Amino acid sequence: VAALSLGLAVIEIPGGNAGVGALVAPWTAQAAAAATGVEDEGADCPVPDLGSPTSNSRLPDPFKKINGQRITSKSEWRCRREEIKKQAERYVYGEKPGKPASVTGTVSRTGITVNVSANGRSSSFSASVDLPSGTGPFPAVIVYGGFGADTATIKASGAAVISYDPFAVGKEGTPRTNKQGAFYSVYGSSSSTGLLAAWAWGVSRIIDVIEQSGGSILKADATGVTGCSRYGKGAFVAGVFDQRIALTMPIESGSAGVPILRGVAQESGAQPLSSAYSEQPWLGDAFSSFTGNPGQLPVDTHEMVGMIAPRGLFIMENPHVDWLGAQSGSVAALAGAEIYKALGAGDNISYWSDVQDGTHCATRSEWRTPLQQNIQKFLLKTGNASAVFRISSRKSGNLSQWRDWTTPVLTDSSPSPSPSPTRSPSPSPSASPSP
Ligand code: MCU
Repeated sequence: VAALSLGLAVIEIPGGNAGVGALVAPWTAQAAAAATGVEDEGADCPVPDLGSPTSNSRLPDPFKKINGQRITSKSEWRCRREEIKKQAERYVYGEKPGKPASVTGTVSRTGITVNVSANGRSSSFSASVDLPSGTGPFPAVIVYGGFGADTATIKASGAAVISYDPFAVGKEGTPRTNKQGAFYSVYGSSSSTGLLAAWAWGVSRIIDVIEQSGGSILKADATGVTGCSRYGKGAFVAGVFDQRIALTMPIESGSAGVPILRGVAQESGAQPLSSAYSEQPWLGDAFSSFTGNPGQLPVDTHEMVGMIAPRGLFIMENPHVDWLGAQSGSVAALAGAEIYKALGAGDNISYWSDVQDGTHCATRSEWRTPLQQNIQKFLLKTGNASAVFRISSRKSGNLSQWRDWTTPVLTDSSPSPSPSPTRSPSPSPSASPSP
């Protein structure tokens, strides 16, 4: 059984498969965190100059601000998260622009249309809708691409399936200098933003349209996102960059997805960063400086996991295919779970790589129940199942090798300004400057 250093007791699931870590996350139970209703809650935070990257072979301390101080309260996470967001955009994915000046569209029982215009340019795309039985309005899961996600279980759980073709928003197979799709029609074919951020922008625009639709068919505050493989990378990045997404479920995402970038660079058989960078323009153009030295990155994907906190996150991985870097995926989940725990939301992140079938993007019976439980908890808001961590011993990473920071105990509110000195009889009160 994999020994997880979660700093807390772990409970073994009786009857777990021999040789496979079978653990449930035991940390603080708490009500499912609602999505915020805002794409980027910290948009108003002042973010200092990002400076120039310095080398760190271990995972950067997610709690350490750019100014070098560690946060001490939960309320400080909002602006610390914004720093990570800016770093993630600058160094890894490229910039994801916010809501354009105009977003219009329609939601029907069978489809969603999206029209955007900004900078004097406009573009459109659409997605199909498949409602579950019953009367709405329904929560929905945006499913990237046409394979790997268990849409039957999603619908049976009571959520609609929105089938999203990310290539309509950012096409694969183009050179970085001539990117195509609805995103690049507006922001330019030479935009340095990679496909994953462009696809995430498309998801955000779908949510804008759902919000504006009046909520009679789909609920705007109960959106999930999922996809497998390259679409797992996409689903992850969508959840990272839009705080309205209540449940993020990346499947077998591999390099440029959930796995720590520092890890896939060393993990035997995992897709090298140079390969993930060049296979398709998934990552931002600026990532080219880091494919050979991820230790120079000021961020890593455990902090992208933290950007999803405290919202629902269910990471699914396949330990049978070396290319998928599942060991580095487990480290991203374990390190990211430290952020969830610090925020008091440890029960909102699940991870599962303990699966039998090695087929990439197979529909797996092992994930049916946790998928349904996550939908019930974060989208329908009818369930409160505990989070689950089942790390296959085939690909089980060791967090302690990857970090040199500890997880802080964060207070609930900002540190109050230094207490005002109690008035003492003073010979010349007027001499004290008022604060
Ligand atoms: C895991 O996702 C990718 C992988 O990064 C690629 O190297 C491979 O070509 O395709 C995978 C995928 O999307 O499979 C469907």
